[in-house]
Amino acid sequence: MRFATKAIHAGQGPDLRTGAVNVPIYLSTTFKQDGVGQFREGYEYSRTGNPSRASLEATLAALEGGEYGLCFASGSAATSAVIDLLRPGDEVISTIDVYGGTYRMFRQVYAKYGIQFHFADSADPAKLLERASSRTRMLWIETPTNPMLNVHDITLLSRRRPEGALLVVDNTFATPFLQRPLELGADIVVHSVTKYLGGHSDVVGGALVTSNPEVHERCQFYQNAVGGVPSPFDCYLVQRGMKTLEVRMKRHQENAAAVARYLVEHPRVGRVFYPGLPDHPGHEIAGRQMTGYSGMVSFTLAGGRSAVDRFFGRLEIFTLAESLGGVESLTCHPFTMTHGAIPAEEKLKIGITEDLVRLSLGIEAVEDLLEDLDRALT
Ligand code: P1T
Repeated sequence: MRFATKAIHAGQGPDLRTGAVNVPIYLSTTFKQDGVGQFREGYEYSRTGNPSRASLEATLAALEGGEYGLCFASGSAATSAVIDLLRPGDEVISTIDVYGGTYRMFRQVYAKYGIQFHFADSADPAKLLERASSRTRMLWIETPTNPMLNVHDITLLSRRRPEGALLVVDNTFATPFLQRPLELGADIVVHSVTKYLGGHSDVVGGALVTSNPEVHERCQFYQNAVGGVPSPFDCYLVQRGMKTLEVRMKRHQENAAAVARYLVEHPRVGRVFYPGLPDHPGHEIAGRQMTGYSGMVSFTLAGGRSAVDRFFGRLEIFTLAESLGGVESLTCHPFTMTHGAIPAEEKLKIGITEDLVRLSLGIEAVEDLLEDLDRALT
C-alpha cells in the first residue's frame, strides 16, 4: 500500500462485528475476562491497552515504516517515555534548538536523576558529535528544528553515532509523509500528534514508533506503569485527522513555499528560515531525506520587538497562538512563547531573537494569507 492508502486503511479494517468503516471509540475502561486471565482479544484494562488506541498505534507504525507504535497523552509524555530508557550517569547529546518544552524537560526534570544532557548549537554533525563520550547513550534531534528550521542529516548521524547510542528523531515538523527517519537509520521516532498528524488543533497527543523490540517493550512498560495514555476519543480524532495527512501536507507546504518567497522579497523582512529556499544551509540535505519542506516558516522583522508586536496586532487571518500544524494559520513569538523556558543567552546563540516570528501555514487560500501578511507588514 502507498502512503495515502495506508493512512486510511492500515490498522483500521472494518469492525468485525458490525462492519463499521470507522474504528469504534471504545470508551470501556475494562474488559470481561471469561475466566481469570482469559482475555478475548488481549484487552484487560484501558490504561494497559484499548482497541481504539491499538488501532491508531498500528496506523502510525505503518506510516513511519516501523514495527511498533505507542501513543501517549501528549508529545511531551512520549518524550519522557524515551528518556526513561536511560539510567543515571548516561549522557544524551541533543541539538539545542528543540521545542522549548523538550529542553525544559531535559534540564529541569531528567537532569536531576543524574542523566547528563549536552546541547549542541550546530547543525554540523562533526560538531554535534564532539560532545560524545563512552557514556553517550542517545542522540536526540529534531529535523527540521523548532523554530529555526535547521536540518540535520539523519543518515550521517546514524552512521557516525557512538557505539550503543540510540538515535531519536522528533519528526513532528516533517511528518512521515515527508520524512521517515527509521528508514534512514534512526532507532526511535517521536511525535507531537497535536500538530500535523491530528491536524485540526483539537487534540493534544503524542506517539513514538520503533522497530527495536527491546525499546518497544520498555516503552510499553513505561506507558502502562506511568499511565500517560490518550483517551479513546482522542485516539479517534488523531486517526481521523491522519486520513487526510497527505492532502493537507501538500497544501501546507505549497502555502509555506509561496509565503517564504514573498517574505524574501519584502523590504521589512530580515532573514527568512525555510528549508525549501535554495540558499538555506540545509536545503540540499532536506532535498535528500525529505520529499518536501513542510509548512513552517520563521523570519526576522526589521524594527525589533515593537515591529513584531505591531505585526501581530494587525493580522486578521493568522492567529497569535502556541502550537502549529493545524488547518488554520498560526503565528507565534518563539522568544517568549514556545521557547520561553530556554535561558535568553542560549536562545540568542542559536538565533531565537526578540525579532523572530514563526508562522505555521494552514490550508487556507494562499491569496488571503499573502494579503493578510501584506496588511500586517505595511
Ligand atoms: O505539546 P505536546 O503535544 O506535548 O508536544 C511537545 C512537542 C514536541 N516536539 C515538538 C517538535 C513540538 O513542537 C512540541 C510542541 N510544540 C509546541 C506546542 C509549539 O508551539 O512549538
